[in-house]
Amino acid sequence: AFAVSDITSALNACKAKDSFNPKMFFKAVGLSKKTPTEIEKVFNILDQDKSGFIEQDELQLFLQNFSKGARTLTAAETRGFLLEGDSDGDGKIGWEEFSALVKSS
Ligand SMILES: *[C@@H]1O[C@H](CO)[C@@H](O)[C@H](O)[C@H]1NC(C)=O
Ligand SMILES: [Ca+2]
Repeated sequence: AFAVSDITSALNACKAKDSFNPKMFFKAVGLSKKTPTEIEKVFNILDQDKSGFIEQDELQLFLQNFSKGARTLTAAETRGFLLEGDSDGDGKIGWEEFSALVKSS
């Protein structure tokens, strides 16, 4: 689990539209320092349809899995998230890509 204060400050840092940066968020929320098991738990929550990938529609709702009332990501932010995480260019983020992105944060 995450500290409420870390979630609050991570969300505050990306309150303005188009200010979201995945690496900054993972660092601020403390995910980068978690164990692989905990990172996998978060991946499984974000992968809402359990497809094994975080697709664009799931990326858009990313912030809401940290706080229900959080905003959705804009189209530009979703694209930026994919650009950073999707190393094989299939348009979605797999477990290995997610793990690599989190660890590099
Ligand atoms: C993740 O967020 C989505 C969109 O708000 C929501 O429908 C889903 O229930 C959330 N999943 C969990 C496990 O909180
Ligand atoms: Ca999915």
